[in-house]
Amino acid sequence: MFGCLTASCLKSSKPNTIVLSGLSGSGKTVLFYQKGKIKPVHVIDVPGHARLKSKLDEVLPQAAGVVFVVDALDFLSSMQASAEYLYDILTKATVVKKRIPVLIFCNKTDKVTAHSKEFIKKQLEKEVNKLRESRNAISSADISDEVQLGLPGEAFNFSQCQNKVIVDEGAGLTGDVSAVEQFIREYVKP
Ligand SMILES: Nc1nc2c(ncn2[C@@H]2O[C@H](COP(=O)(O)OP(=O)(O)OP(=O)(O)O)[C@@H](O)[C@H]2O)c(=O)[nH]1
Ligand SMILES: [Mg+2]
Repeated sequence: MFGCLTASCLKSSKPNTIVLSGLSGSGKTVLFYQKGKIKPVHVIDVPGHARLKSKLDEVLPQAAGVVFVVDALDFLSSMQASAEYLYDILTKATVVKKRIPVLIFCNKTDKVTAHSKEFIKKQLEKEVNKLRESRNAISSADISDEVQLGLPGEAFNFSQCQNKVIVDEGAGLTGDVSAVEQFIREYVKP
């Protein structure tokens, strides 16, 4: 499924580009090297520590889909940072305007102590809601968010996003990546 090393793939307009995002250590690169049954799509692995807005701004306009990788094993300690990163993606004008689908991939579920996707979804929604409220409290002149999330007076949940936001789980390390394959089949390659 992943990886594309041909010249045409690297320089083309890339209608099938998938951007892998998420914090450092969440498992993007392991996921990148997984082989699957799906036809090749062009995958860009954005290193978590180089979480420069410019890098994301550079690749998002080409994205047909975004896979946001979350470490389900070490979720609690990275939850806030992860939610902030996700918030940055979900408030990008390009993501919203182009309705770029986002898969929140709860990774490392090969370990029994990994948190469930239901738990992770709830927590991320709560954290995004907090970020949304705190940013809305800032005077509008200082707001850098390109798009406001959610509905006024309602707690945030992902179904309020104009683009599709899906939460699923798997493990790049053991090749349990069917959620990613399904996401690409259903939302990226019609
Ligand atoms: N148990 C388990 N460990 C995993 C899984 N996927 C990745 N890891 C481990 O998590 C660590 C980080 O994985 P990477 O793929 O390097 O993470 P990354 O997101 O590319 O990190 P950066 O490049 O720093 O942004 C490595 O030790 C992997 O072996 C998984 O599905 N299960
Ligand atoms: Mg990496």
